[in-house]
Amino acid sequence: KESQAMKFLRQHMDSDGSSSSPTYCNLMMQHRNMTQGWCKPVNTFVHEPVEDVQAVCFQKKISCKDGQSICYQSNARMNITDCRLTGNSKYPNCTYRTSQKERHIIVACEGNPYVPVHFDASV
Ligand code: 139
Repeated sequence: KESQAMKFLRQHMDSDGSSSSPTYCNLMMQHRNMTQGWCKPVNTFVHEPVEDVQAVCFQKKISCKDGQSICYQSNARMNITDCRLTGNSKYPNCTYRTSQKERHIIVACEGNPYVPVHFDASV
C-alpha cells in the first residue's frame, strides 16, 4: 500500500523536471494519477532535491491553512510549478494551467522519520 509519505512524493515531487512547457500540468497530472475518478483542482510540483524538501519539516514552524495543525515554511524559495484546473475543464478531460514560480513552500509533516505528507501552500 502507498504510504502518506510516498503519496506526497508521487503528487508533489519532480526534482529532475521543470515546467518549461505549457502542457506540463496536463501531462504530469495524468502521469502521476491525479486525474483518475476526478480532476484534482490544484496541485504543486517541486523541482528541488527530495532531501531539501524533506528538510522543510525542520524549518520555520507556522500554522497551517486549517488554523489547527502545525505546518513548516521553507527558509529558501524553491522552484515550483502550480497546476490549476481550468474553468471549462470537464472530467475525464482534465485540463490545467501551468505556472512556474519561485516561492517558499509550506508543508505538513508526520511520522518517524518525520517527512512531508501534505502540501499546504506557497508564499
Ligand atoms: P491532502 O489530502 O491535503 O493531505 P495534498 O496535500 O496532496 O493531500 N495532513 C493534513 N492534511 C491537511 N491539512 C493539514 N494541515 C494536514 N496535516 C497532515 C495528505 C494527508 O496529509 C495529512 C492528512 O492525513 C491528509 O490525508 O489543499 C488540498 C490539496 O490541494 C493541494 C494540496 C492538497 O492535497 N495544493 C493546494 C497544492 O498542491 N498546492 C497549493 O498551493 C495548494
